[in-house]
Amino acid sequence: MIRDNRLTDLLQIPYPILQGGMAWIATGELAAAVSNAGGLGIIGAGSAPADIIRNEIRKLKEVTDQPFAVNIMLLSPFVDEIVDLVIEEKVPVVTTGAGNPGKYIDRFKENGIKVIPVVPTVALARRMERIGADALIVEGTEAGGHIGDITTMALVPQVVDAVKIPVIAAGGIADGRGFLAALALGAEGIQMGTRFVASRECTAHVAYKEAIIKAGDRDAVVTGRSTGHPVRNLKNTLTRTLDEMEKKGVNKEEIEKLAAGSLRKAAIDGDIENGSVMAGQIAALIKEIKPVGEIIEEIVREAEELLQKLQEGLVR
Ligand code: TUI
Repeated sequence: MIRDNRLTDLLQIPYPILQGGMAWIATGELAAAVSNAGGLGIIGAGSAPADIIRNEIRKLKEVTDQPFAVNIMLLSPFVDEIVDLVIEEKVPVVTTGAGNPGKYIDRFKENGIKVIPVVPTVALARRMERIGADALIVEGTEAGGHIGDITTMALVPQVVDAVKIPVIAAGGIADGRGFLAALALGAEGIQMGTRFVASRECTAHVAYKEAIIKAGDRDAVVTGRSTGHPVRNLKNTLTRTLDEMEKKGVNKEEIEKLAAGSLRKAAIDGDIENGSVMAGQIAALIKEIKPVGEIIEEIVREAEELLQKLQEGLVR
C-alpha cells in the first residue's frame, strides 16, 4: 500500500510522494533530486515566462530520466506559453494550482500528459474528475502559499468519498506519521512542500531554509485574506505590515503591490524580513536540513514501521 498502489502505477514511480511545485523554489535541481530518490519531482512555473522554465526542464533532464512534472500556476500571465512549453517538452505530468485548469485539460490529454489539479474543495474535485483529471492533489489550509479554507484532515476523506480517481493529500505533512495518516484518510499519496524546501538540494536561499527550521507552531500565518488570495507565510516584518494594512482597510491593489515580488525577495535574495517566506503549519516539525534522498527514505521507513506497530498492537 505504501509503495505500490494506483498512484505509483499511474506515475510510474517507486513511492507515492510528490514534491510541491513551489514558485521560485521548485527548480530543476530540486525536482530532479526528488525524482531520482523515487518520488515525483515537480518544477514550479510560478509567474515565470516559458524560457526560464524551459531551462529548468532541460537542467532536470540532464540529471534524471525519471518521471517528473511541471506545476502551472493559473494566475500567471504566462499560462498559455507554459501550456505550449510542457507539450513541446513532452513533460509527462502536469499539476495545476490557484485556479481551474478546465480550458486546458483536453490539450493535455490529447498530448498524453497526465493532469493532476490541486483542489481546495469537494465541488472543484468533482468537476475536475468529470472533465478528465487523472488524480487530484487535495490541499488543506495547513499548507504554505496560496490556500483554501478547509483542513487536510476534514477535506481529504470528503474528496475520497466524492471521487473515484486517486487522491494525493497535501498540507501539514512532513514525516511518516503524517504520510500514514493521509493513507488512513483514503489518500493514495502525499505531496510535501515545506519539508523539501528544508533540503540540501533545494536552491532557495539558506536564510529561507533556516527560517523554516527556526519556526514555531504559531508562526505560519495567513496574510492577504482581504484580496481574495490568502497566503500562508512565516510571521515577519512583511506579514505584520500586511496585517496592519488589512486592519486599516487599505485597498486590495495596495496590498497586492506590496505582496508582488515578495516571494522572490525571500527565496532568492534571502530577505526573510521584508520578503514572503511561504511555508506551511508543519514548518515547526522540521528540525534539520537534509538531503532529499534521506527525507524520502526516512518518511517511507517511518510510515512502514508505524503501520507494523499499529497492526501488532504495540502502540498504546
Ligand atoms: O497554488 C498553490 N499555492 C501557491 S500559488 C502561489 S503564487 C501566488 N502568490 C500570491 C497570491 C496568489 C498566488 C503561492 N502558493 N497551491 C495550490 C492551490 N490551489 N491552493 C489553492 C488552490 C486553488 C484555489 C482556487 C485551486 C483552485 C481554485 O479554484 C477556484 C476556481 O476558479 O474555481
